[in-house]
Amino acid sequence: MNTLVGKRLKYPYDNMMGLGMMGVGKRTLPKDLLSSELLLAEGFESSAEWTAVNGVASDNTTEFVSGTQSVKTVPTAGLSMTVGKTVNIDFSQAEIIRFSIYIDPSTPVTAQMVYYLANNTNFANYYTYAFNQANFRTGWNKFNLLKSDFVVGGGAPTFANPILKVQVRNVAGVAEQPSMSLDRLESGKLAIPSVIFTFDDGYANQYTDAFLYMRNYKISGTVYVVTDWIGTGAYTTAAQLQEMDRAGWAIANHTTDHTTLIGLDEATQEIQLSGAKAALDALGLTKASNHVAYPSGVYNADTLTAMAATTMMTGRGGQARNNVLPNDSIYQLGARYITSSTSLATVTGLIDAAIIRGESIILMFHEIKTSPGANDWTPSDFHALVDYVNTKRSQIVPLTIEEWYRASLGSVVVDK
Ligand SMILES: [Ca+2]
Ligand SMILES: [Zn+2]
Repeated sequence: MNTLVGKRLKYPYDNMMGLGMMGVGKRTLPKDLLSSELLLAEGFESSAEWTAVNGVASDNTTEFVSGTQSVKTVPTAGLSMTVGKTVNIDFSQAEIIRFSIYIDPSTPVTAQMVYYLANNTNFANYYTYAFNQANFRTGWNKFNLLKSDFVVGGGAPTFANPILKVQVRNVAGVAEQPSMSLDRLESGKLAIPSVIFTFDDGYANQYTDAFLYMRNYKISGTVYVVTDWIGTGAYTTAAQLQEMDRAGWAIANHTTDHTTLIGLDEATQEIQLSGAKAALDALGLTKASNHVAYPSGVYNADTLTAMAATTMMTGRGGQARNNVLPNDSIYQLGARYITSSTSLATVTGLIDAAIIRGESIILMFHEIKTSPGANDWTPSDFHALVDYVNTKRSQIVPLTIEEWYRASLGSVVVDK
């Protein structure tokens, strides 16, 4: 059935213009940075509705994001499996089409997942889009696509006409049986784009060359501090961190001593996380002490267990991707790693792309200094980037990681 009939989406961009005001210089962002609900087109509630070829489709009653189950696909070893269903979906008013795909943590992820959206049940006219291994992380993956992202697979498809057939292909690697579950095919409006400036390790030049400059525009960043390093050598002092915190920055958790977590057992990983939180809390830096960046961006299944056990709120990994609300994989946030070989134009291009796609982009910096090492960036490029973001302020909202997380819980008030 057509789940969009009778529900009108409001266009264009009343999410940007209809923002509530709260005093001079403040704006209220809606929950999930969305001003209207996503519309469910297909809920994947019964594997019996899906015709499987070259594999088994079953009900996944333990992992789902809508209703009470998702549809799990497991191909015959090494084969390309398809599941298909006759539908009637109107995407004509959609700004984005969102896919939810669950990658079983125990599964090989050399697979590819290909979606086919057809205007005809015989696939005379259809679009296709392939999600590749590089797109996936374990757990739930949410992908927002623009209509222009789809590739014509055959004939002359159009989103102006209903989609009458959905087919999904789970393409196994050699001799593999990747377990991938499907749920929530939905459409909606673009979310409000956001940019999250993050700084790793807590270098003093992040105070002098980032904080002091960004303060001119009331743009707040997030600094992931290694708590054993506070007040030593090249690192920020506790007083600097407290000043940044009072100015709106998120002073967040980068473990106690920067040991790569995957080399530690689960209990020791917990100590790294909770120890850094306790150290920040003892300095009065409680606001973001449960928001984590993994040292060197790497983590494993034990890390995800340790994050939950220590009630951490977000975890930033090293995968180069943007993030979407709601319900992204909150302990596996992607980030864009800015190094000395990253040009200013590349970063402003990433900002522009996030605006077009309604995504949240986390920028990850190390030292900001005039003679940058391989992982660093220059003050001149950094200041030019902040200037650029400020000129785009009506189109993309600078947030701290803590504000971004709170937007997933309810509306959040930020500086204009
Ligand atoms: Ca479902
Ligand atoms: Zn680090």
